[in-house]
Amino acid sequence: MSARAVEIRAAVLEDKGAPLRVETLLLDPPRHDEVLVRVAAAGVCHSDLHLAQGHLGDGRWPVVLGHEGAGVVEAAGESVTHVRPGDRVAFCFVPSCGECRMCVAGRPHLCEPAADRSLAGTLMDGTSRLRRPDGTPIKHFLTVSCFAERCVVPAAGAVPIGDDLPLWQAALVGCGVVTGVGAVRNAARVAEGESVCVIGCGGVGLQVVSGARLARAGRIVAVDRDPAKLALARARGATEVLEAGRDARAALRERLPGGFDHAFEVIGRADTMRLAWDVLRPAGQATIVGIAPAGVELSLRALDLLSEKTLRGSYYGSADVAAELPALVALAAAGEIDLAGVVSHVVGLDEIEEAMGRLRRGEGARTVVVMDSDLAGREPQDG
Ligand code: CND
Ligand code: ZN
Repeated sequence: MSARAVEIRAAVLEDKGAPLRVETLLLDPPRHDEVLVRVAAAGVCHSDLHLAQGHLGDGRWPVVLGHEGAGVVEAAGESVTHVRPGDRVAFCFVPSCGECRMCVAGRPHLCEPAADRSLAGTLMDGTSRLRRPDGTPIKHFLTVSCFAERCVVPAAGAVPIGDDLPLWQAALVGCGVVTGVGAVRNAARVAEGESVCVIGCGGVGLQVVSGARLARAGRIVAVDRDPAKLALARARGATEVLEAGRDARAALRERLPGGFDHAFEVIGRADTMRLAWDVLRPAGQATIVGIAPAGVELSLRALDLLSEKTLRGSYYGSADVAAELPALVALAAAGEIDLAGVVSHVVGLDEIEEAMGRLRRGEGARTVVVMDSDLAGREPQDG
């Protein structure tokens, strides 16, 4: 293991609302329980944009964003036993400690120390491996920071995934796929034949649609304001689509007058969360995946509670992500989850700000940023 810092190119967010700028940073070597990964590719998720827009709170910058990605292990600290240099890994952005209340209760995705460190922008020991050549410390995002040529992550944040899936596709598994499919399986527990409404069909919502299809849901109604997303949703198994507009509530009631067994909100807006609640049948469940900006409140008609509906959030697929990732990669490799088709743009690191702009404007589905085309198995493309 190299004991010296390495130079990396990385996309830095300097301040709230600022564009991402690619800079040369110094990355310190992994400590005993950390792993140095050469990043092959990373997906650009709306959560990266939320942080950049200040929606997740202040004091989070300067930071290297990126929490969904895959790469190859270059070095591992002396107490790391589950991966070796050369292993292909996907990132898990909740490196659970295994010992806190939530981990012991079987909810490692809600690990408390991991959440605290994520908020602080550090790795698990409370420090950063990232700095500018002038010594300015740079924060990590969700203990990953993979909008960079290399990153150092906690051991539990590097999950071995084998060789079956090209890394430009495997890059999407550690957030979009786990989050979407997991919400269906673990938070909603959709059963065969149940009706499902998916509100918001971007990078994550499309994986909710795939999850519903894999769960053999009955009717799967996809809602989005962008017809292009609805076409992608259909291709992943939506049985019906609805272009969102002012009368979405009435239109959904008309489609299923008795209400849906399940509704998923995958945008992050109070009005669409309320829509998910309103379209349920008695005792149905609304599962909220979308992240609303800090300070947003959600209101419900209290009388509705008599119908025993459930409203629950789902963070990171509501599961032991490290345990589920390899199985999801296998499903993708087997063609059960189509990842290539949800990627609308494949770009280089220098084009990352354009990818953020597309997300802001609601254009395209996932952008994959390729840092190393040999490892990723895919070259960046124009546009
Ligand atoms: P992305 O921007 O790709 O998708 C959002 C979709 O919503 C787009 O297809 C839009 O067209 C659509 N949309 C926006 N506004 C409306 C509207 N008013 N009515 C109908 N459709 C609309 O985002 P993403 O898929 O990357 O992420 C979606 C949300 O999920 C976002 O809030 C992100 O931060 C969150 C999320 C949550 C988690 C978790 O663990 N719970 C993990 N990752 C991302
Ligand atoms: Zn994400």
